[in-house]
Amino acid sequence: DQSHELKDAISHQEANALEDFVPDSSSIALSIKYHAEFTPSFSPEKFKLPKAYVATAESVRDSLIINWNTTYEYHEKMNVKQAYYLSMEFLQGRALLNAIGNLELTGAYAEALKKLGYSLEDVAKQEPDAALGNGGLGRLASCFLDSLATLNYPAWGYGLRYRYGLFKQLITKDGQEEVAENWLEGRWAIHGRLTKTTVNLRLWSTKLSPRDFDLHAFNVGDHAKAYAAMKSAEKICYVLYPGDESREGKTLRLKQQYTLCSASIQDIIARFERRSDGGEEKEEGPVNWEEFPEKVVVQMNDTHPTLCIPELIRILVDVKGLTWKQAWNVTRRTVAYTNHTVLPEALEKWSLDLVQELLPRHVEIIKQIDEELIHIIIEKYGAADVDLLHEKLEEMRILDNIELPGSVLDLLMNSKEQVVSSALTIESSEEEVKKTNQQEEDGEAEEIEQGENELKLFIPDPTQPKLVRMANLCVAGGFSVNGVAEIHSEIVQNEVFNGFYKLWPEKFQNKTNGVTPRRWIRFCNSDLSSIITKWIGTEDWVLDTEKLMELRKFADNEDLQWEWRESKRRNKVKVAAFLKEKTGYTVSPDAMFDVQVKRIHEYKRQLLNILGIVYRYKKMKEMMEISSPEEVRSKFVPRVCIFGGKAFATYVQAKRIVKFITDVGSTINRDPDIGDLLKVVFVPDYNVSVAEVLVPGSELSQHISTAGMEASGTSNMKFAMNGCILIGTLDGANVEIRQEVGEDNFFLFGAQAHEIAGLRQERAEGKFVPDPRFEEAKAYVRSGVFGTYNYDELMGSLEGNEGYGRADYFLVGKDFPSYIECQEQVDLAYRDQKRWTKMSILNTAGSFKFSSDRTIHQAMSIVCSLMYMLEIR
Ligand code: B1N
Repeated sequence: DQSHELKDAISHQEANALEDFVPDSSSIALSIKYHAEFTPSFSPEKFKLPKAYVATAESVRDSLIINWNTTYEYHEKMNVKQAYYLSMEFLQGRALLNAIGNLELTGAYAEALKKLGYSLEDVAKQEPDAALGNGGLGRLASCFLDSLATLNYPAWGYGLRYRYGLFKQLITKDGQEEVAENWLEGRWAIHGRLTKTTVNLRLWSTKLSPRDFDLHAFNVGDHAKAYAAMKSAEKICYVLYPGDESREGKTLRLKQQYTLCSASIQDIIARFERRSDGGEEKEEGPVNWEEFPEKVVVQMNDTHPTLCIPELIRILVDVKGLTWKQAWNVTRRTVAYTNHTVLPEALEKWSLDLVQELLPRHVEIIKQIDEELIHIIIEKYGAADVDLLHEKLEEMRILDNIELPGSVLDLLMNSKEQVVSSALTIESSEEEVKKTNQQEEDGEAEEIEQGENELKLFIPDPTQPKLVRMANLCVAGGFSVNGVAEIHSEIVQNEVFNGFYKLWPEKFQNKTNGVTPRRWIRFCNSDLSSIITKWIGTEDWVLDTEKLMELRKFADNEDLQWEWRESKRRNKVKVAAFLKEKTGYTVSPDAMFDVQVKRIHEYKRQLLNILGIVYRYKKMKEMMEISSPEEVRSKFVPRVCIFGGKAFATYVQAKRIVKFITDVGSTINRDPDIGDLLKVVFVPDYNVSVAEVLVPGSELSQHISTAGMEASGTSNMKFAMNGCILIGTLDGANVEIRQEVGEDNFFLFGAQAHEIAGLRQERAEGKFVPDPRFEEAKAYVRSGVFGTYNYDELMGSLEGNEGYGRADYFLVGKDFPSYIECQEQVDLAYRDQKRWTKMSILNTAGSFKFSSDRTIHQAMSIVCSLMYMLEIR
């Protein structure tokens, strides 16, 4: 019973809480002053804010290092099974408040800084976000590190240390502009809460080895040549690829992926070897590679680190001298794969030619894995039904559009002959009487010719590229494949990887995502946290979110309701100030704060939201012509509609959506008739730190993707935890959130995943009749109310019957009527503040399941049955 195990873990942790060394505010102040004086990164200027931050961070690091080293030594001594999370992205955000929070030193640091003339809040704001990720996938990796540390699991994260993380987004009159941002250097360890366990995030960067530096060229004055080699090595880790669910088939990206995989696997192997024959008590002798999967598990965050499969095999075979079979067995028991998307354009496929050019040895290995897979497929489906076999190979092979290996062709030819001769035997016995010998001979000739034709089915198409399908390699090479929410895992099993699921059902599983309640409630919303703690009677919910359920019994309590509303209002005031600072717009904290923040993507349907706003605005204007302001106010709840999110720089349609939202905003926000009734604000440069301000101050949050397309979503969890009510489709984790918070406390609308294919078909057949309200909204946009920018392309994408990118592939038109009707229900609920507050409380209470502690515990209790509590005496 996993919840029991989790509780056990927590009580162990309590027993194990930091007790030997707890610095007080005076010793902290001394340490900060010491670092302000002696940390060499500053000139001896006055003790100003940026320096106060660096000195504070250095002092925190001192506290981390002690536990960090202890953790490492302890794991080394125990020779534990170690989990490695390989990810091209870690979206860490700021570290300072999180680190001192987990060390339970927030109060002491605040006091120490006060003594030195600073507020902790101002100091913390000096830290730039470490945005080494694009969105949910990278942020999930960071939440997992927090949970791994807190739950005392022996784990490391491996990633790349990009000099430039995700671009900074400027919003100009033309929409989004991207600029590079250099985040401060610094290594961080991630400390668990109330434990000594400190996990390591090792970020690789590349540089020229000194022995390769061309000193000769430099000495003879050819500086450019000498530097070129340095640059070419260093540039691999200069920038994070800013794509989110869009494919980047670039050589540099492949080099980045290989850098991550090769460096990490070499490091992991070296540690394994040292631990298996290093320690004094352990026997000396050859390394037992069979034991590798008992000491190491590598979790691949999507397919981006797929190359660790052939890289591990390469090192085991070419360097360590294992046979292919041994190496393949070790690898298959070591690596595991998490799938994060089913969008076809996001499933990584590398050009075989490109991989061949960069990594020829890996191509040999991949071909061998492909060959083994083909034999397994033939074994499963037989060679008799050529069409079926062809279909399965097309679907499941790792190599796409590449001839079958010789061994397979031989096998197929042989079995073909067998099939042919057995068919002839049956035929001849049944129809002996009717047929002459001559006829039989004719029949045989025909059959064999047909057999050859059938083999021709396997001939590649020279007009199409030869590809390596990374997801197929992951499924074949991993012991586990998981989706990130129940509905998504169903789609993974029953649609995207159904062939593999039929082959290896035992590999497939679900691990619903989660987020850390430390960063996403306790630290970003200390106001609400105090209220929760007061009513539950303990702060244990920070480690055991199931305790949040206890709030349910107070959902109707008027005192709690009052405190809850006041707290939300204080957070809204902060959001209003933030919006003023970032956009210049003034918004009223009395209006409902309605928020959609996430990457801009057509499938996430920011267009549906903004068209809903357009429709609402039009209706307000019409009513104002004929009714009094009071009547208008009684029909529409005042709203502040907040958007935020980055668009991939070359994703034209996404950038148009940003431009459109800001245009709608500038018209509506300046309309004197509208005033506080409606505001539309696009927050520039949405990132982790912006989310930490917005999430606590939101009331309604939108998760409105076309059903079946959002694998999970994780901001939905953060909003629910902070007492926001969700409006959403039955997609990703929304499904489970609605289950936990209760159907009455979730605004549901829209088509369901199983209906989508049929609806697109209907559309293609020209049978879809759009709702007049949808037509009205689009026509209003086209009429030019929101400026002179040409919105034909954008509106046109929602029309027509054919083609991806047009014909409303994401079904905005289909869901529009149910969306705006649902929004009317939202208004209705908000007018009844008691009802709304109850819904809000029940959202926090019902969000207990969405802690990343639960996800990590479910995952780790399978691979790593023991938790290692640190008892350091
Ligand atoms: O991963 C998140 C999910 O909650 C989201 O639903 C999902 O959209 C997101 C290529 C991706 N899927 N795929 C990516 C990121 C970067 C890249 O280069 C794809 N991100 C997701 C966590 O499970």
